[in-house]
Amino acid sequence: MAEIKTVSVIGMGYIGLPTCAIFASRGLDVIGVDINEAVVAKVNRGEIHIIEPDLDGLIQKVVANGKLKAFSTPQPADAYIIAVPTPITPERKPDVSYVLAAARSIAPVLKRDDLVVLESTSPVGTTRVMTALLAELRPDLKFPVAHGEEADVLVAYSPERVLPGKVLTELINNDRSIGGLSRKSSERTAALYSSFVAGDLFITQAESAELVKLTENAFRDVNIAFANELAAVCQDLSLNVWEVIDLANRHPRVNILQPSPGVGGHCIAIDPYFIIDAAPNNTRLISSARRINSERPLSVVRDIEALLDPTRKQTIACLGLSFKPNIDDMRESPAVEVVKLLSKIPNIKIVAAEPNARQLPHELEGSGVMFTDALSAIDQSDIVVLLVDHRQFNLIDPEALKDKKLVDTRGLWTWRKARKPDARIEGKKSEMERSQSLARTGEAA
Ligand code: SAJ
Repeated sequence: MAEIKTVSVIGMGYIGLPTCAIFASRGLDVIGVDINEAVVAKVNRGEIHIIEPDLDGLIQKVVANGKLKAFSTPQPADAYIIAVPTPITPERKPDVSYVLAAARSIAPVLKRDDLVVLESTSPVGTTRVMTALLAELRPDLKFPVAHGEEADVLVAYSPERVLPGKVLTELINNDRSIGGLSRKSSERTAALYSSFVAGDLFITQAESAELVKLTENAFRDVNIAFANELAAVCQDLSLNVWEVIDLANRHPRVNILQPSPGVGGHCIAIDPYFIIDAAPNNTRLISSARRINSERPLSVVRDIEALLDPTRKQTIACLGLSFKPNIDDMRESPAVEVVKLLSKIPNIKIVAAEPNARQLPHELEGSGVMFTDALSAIDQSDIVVLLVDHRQFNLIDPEALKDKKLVDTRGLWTWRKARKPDARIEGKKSEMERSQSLARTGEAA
C-alpha cells in the first residue's frame, strides 16, 4: 500500500487544528476542513481562533510553507481524520450527528486504499455505525464492516486524550489506543500516527478503544466528585478541605483531586453520560458522581447568599469564567453557571473578570452582569468570589482583598497562599524523595 502523503482533518477545533499543525510540521500535506468559513479564512491567513500555547507560531509556519491549507468542503486525501464535536442532547443522549455529517461529506471523495480515522469521543459502536453509512453511500467500495481484511477503505477509532493547555506536548508524548475495524486498518492507522507520536501505540478493537476514551473521563469525574463530596463534608464539620486533602495525599497510595465549583469543558462533564446511556442499570457510581459535580455551582451560590446583607444592595466580584485555569474556553464552565445563577438574585450587582477573554460569553449577554478587569472588580465589590485559579489571580496583592468577604472555590488564597510556615517540620528525606512527594501533592507546580 502506498505511503500516506496527504492527510485531511475534518473539524479544525480544539483538537483538529493542533492535529493539522503537527502533521504538517512532520512534512505531510494537510488539508484542514471546517464548515465554519470564518475559521477556514483565519487558518489560511496563518491565524488561529483558539488559545493554546505555541499553536499560533506553528500554524503560521505550516501555512506559510504551504503544508497546511484550509477548505470548507472535503478534498481528496490519502487519510481522513474526523475530529468533530459529539455533544449530548437536552435528554443527555449522545448526539453523533456531526460524525455522521462528516462521514457523509467525505463519502464522495473516498477512493481505494484510503484510511478513515474517527478521533471524536464517541459512544461504543459509533465507528461501526459510521462505516456502515460510508458503505451505504459508496456501494462501489468495500469497507471492513462487511469485508474485513479484504476492504478497499480502512477504518479505525483512535481517540485524542490531550489536555487543553498542553495539547501540542500531549499529542506527541501521550500513548494512544488504536481500534481498527480490521488488522490492516489498525496497522495503517499506527503507521500514520507514528509520524509524530513519541508515546506507545496500543492496538485493540474499535469498541474497546471507544470505551477506553469514555472511561478515562468518567474516572476523572468520579475522582473530582470525591473531592467535592469531601468539600461538603468539611463544610459540615467546619474543617479546611484543602488541608485535609493535602495531608491525606501525603499517604503514598492516596491521590485525591481538588474540589471546585464544578466540572466544566466539553469532555469530563459530558462523556460519563455516554456510558450511563449505554448501561443505565450498572452505572450507579458514575451517575452519582455526575450529580455531585453538576450540583456544585448551586452550592457555591448558596455559600455566597449566606454572606449577603439583606439590608443593602451589594456588589459581588466574580473572578474567572473559563472552565479551568489559564485558558479561554468557557464551554460548560461551572464559573459561568455560578454567575448565571447569581444574576437571578435580586438587589445585587455582579462584576465579572476573565483575563483570557475580551467580553462575557453569550450565555451571560443581557444578564445585567458587568465585564471588567479583576482589580477594578475587586475594588468595587463587597464579596469576592474566586471561581478559576488563573495565574494572574495568584499575583493579586492580599491588601486588595483585606476588607472583602471571600468565597475561594479553588483554595488559592485561603490555602495555597495562606499555608502556615510553622505547620511543617521537615524530615530527613533526600531532595529527590522530597520533590517526588511535592509533585504528588501538586505543590511543586
Ligand atoms: N477539575 C476539578 N478538580 C480537579 C481537576 C479538574 O474540579 O482536581 C475540573 C476543572 O476545573 C475543569 C474540569 O475538571 O472544570 C475538567 O478539567 P481537566 O483539566 O480535568 O480536563 P479537561 O476537560 O481539560 O480534559 C480532559 C482530560 N481527561 C482526563 O484527564 C482524563 C484530557 O486528557 C482529555 O483529552 C479531555 O478531557 C478530552 O478531550 O476528553
